[in-house]
Amino acid sequence: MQSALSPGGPEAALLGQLAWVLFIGAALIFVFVMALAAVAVFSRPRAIDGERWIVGGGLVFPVTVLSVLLVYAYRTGASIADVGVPGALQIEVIGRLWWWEVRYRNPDGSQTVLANELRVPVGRPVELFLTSDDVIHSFWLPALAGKLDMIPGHVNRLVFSADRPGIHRGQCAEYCGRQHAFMAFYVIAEDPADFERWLARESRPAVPPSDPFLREGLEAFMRGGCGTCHTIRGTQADGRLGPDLTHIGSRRSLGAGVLDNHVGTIAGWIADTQTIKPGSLMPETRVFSGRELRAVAAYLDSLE
Ligand code: HEC
Ligand SMILES: [Cu+2]
Repeated sequence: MQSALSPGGPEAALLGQLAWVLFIGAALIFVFVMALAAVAVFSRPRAIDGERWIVGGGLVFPVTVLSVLLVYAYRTGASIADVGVPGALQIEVIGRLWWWEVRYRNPDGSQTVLANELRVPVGRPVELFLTSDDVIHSFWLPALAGKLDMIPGHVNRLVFSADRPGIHRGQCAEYCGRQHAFMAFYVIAEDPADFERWLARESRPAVPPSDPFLREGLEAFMRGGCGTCHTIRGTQADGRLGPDLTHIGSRRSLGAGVLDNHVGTIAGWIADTQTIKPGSLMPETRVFSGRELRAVAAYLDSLE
């Protein structure tokens, strides 16, 4: 879901309510003004107290309505901008051209790095540290957290929580260049026990492949220069220009939401990156033989 009108947590519920109040209020005022216009156009001309209408309708009414809305919107904003919550799960999210780097801050000071996907435990507050590595992006997760800018050199904090399991889509909401529209991510809210299991697995390095075909895939990956831009923990690949691929096989999407993730789309992405996501900062690789390409794709797909 990618809608502020189907909130998946308490903070988003407040934002959803704010949206409804604004929408219904604006609709009522619109109907009222149109009714007045109809009366003015269609009824017989008569003398009215013009000054009373101007002061009442042009001054008192808007000032009252806007003041009430200002206080209401401000209080809603203040109640969800409650950063520094004790016990919150802390995650850094860094906007990149055109994908999302995700870093879980672990209690022991280490970080678990992934991309384009966040998992969060139901019922526990999540504190995001949002920043950017290049241009201004905007983190927009309407069904859980609202929207906040990601600014280079500055960290914005955002707190949200999910009150039931579910999968929510988010999207960059600040035009950031050619592939801005394909800069999406998923947030998966799940049971705390499932979440802990997932985080433990995600934090481990990749398992060296024992299957010969997958080993071929790893070798081709290294030979193909993929490791200059990508990290696979547990191998020699330690690049930082592209997403961490240590557990790429467990993610929903490729290329920040452009493709569903499975072995076929991985192969297609490698060979045809610039057709699938033109302008992407990953060059397409055409040096692999068919077998090598299949082996690389199978190897990446096996990294769960
Ligand atoms: C010059 C740096 C660079 C090189 C070399 C490179 N990549 Fe990438 N790769 C990127 C970037 C940047 C992205 C993110 C693109 C986007 O989503 O806009 C990416 C994305 C990916 C993704 C999708 C990851 C995700 O979570 O969505 C896969 C899979 C991938 N690359 C595999 C490879 C393979 C295999 C090779 C070697 C044949 C390779 N890359 C070479 C920079 C690179
Ligand atoms: Cu962006």
